[in-house]
Amino acid sequence: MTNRLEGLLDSVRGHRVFIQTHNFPDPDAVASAVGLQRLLEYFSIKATICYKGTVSKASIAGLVTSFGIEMTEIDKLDITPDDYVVNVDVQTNNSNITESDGTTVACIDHHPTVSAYDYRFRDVRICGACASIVADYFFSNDIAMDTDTATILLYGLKMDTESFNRGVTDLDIEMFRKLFYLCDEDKLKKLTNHQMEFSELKAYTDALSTITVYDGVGFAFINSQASDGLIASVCDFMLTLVEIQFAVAYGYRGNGLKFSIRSELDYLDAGTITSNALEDIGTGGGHAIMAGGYLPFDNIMDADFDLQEELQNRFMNAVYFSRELQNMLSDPAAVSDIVASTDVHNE
Ligand SMILES: [Mn+2]
Repeated sequence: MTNRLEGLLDSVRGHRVFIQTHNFPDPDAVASAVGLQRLLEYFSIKATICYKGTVSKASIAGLVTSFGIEMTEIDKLDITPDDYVVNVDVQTNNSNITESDGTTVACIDHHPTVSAYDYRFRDVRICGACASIVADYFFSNDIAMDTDTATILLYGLKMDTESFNRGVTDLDIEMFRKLFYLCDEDKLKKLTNHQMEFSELKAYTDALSTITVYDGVGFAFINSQASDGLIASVCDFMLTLVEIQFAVAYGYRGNGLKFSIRSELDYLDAGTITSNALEDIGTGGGHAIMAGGYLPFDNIMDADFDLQEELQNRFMNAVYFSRELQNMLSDPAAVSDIVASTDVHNE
């Protein structure tokens, strides 16, 4: 048994176990939770999957119903401090997780850590999908995996890497190769095809008509309550345009705005730019190539600005700052200029 698996099992033994995903779970979150649930089951540890938000979106609903996955909204569970919580596809203290009353003991995630937390067991590996990390527990420990579990994990892996176009690492490729031979290809194809509901089509097309482009940066606004999938789809679509290398899509979520950000350029780190752009008014962060953010309207209640304009300015400023930094780093003359000017300053 690998040290990782041993550490994971040790961290949850002896208590009721809840596997919690980020709010509004996406396919990778659900897949990771199910994979972990089956892994624990193999060791006779029963775990309940829970979440906050909804699982009504097409890409999730299909997954949940076709595999009979049981997931419970956190408010419907009576979780006490005596219960143990394992985070998957998310980390405690992030803005996209609503904490329960349980004690968080472990975390399996593939996102960079935004705020540290002292887990009993922590497995954070930066890769394309959390499902890859969960799959690795099976293969590294020679634990047999059934067809359904393989199909579910592969679906999570495919969706989070946008069919191996986004953030793919060696681990993802290795897990793909292993999962592929075990999965049900027909079922996987059906799941992958059904991504959007007809009811979302109007919001999608409306959002496309709002796209504006400044200097390689695209913005789109969804003028209604928008699911993560819808915002992400609009954002992904923007990158298909030749003129756009950095995309920002946002729409209403609760009493605020939810953001999805994508970058095709190495020096434009989506996570850093989003965190800078929303500084003081909201929260944001994530990977270099994809990030998310949230702006609660309560934070800007007294603000006296045009919101759309303000947001675009903030993102553009953050992008320009990153570009300048890049120019400086790639131009030794500029760096020595700065050094020279600093010297003058010191004299
Ligand atoms: Mn994920």
